Amino acid sequence: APFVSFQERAKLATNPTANKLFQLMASKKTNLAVAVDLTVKQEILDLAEKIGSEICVLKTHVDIVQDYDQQFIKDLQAIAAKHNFLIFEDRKFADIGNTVKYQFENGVYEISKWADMVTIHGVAGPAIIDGFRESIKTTGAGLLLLAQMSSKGSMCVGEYTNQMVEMGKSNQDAVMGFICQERLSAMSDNFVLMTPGVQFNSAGDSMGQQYNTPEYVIKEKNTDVIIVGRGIYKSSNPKEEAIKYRTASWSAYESKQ
Ligand code: UP6
Repeated sequence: APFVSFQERAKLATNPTANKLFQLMASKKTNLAVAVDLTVKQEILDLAEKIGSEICVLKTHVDIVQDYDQQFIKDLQAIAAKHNFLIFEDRKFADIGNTVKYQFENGVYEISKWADMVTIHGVAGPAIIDGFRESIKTTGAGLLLLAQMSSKGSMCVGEYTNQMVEMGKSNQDAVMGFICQERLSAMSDNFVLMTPGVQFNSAGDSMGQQYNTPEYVIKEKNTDVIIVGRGIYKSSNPKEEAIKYRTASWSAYESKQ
């Protein structure tokens, strides 16, 4: 497929957060997202402050934070505004529309009030998207469909993956992109493609995770954003490591021009 820059793709974006993210990546010159899978809020905030200048997106799993409170979100949003990155809650919603609506808007976390983007599985069928539609109409938040997973033996393959791409295309207002391991020809340029399972020096972990390098993912597999977790937050110098991942993934993007 011919190269289309993030600036151009911002114009093609059909979801407001996709537009925002393409613009942010182009102006800040970073396509690095960091998965901050830490369980204490102050540790998450400290890391966000340290690496905020290097990233386009900070990914959370809010339900692993042991001392979660509303102040945590306020603080995280302030750091996001200061360093200009978006907040991605990786909730992986998977239930029927009516239930995911409650899970998105209610409970302890009230995710709809603060997340710029969230992930959803398509196992329940396309009507899951209707559970988000009303809420994201006002906030402009984006949905990311899990088209493929990084883990060993993933069931998100083949015809399921194709169906997820179709689900995205039929709901372009709400869907900002895909979580995937490669760009498929059916994934049009209005979508952001984000890839987890990225690390420089590791083949995987003992629980099924599999890794590729930033160069391989962005250049060979032609996706847009790398999502790096342990490769950065477990490092003894997360800032330095974030700069390395940022540089590698941005050069890989630029080399496609
Ligand atoms: N994640 C994956 N693979 C997927 C989807 N999501 O690893 O297919 C998420 C994990 C974790 C992060 O939930 O937050 O991306 C990867 O972290 P790691 O770099 O520490 O393995």
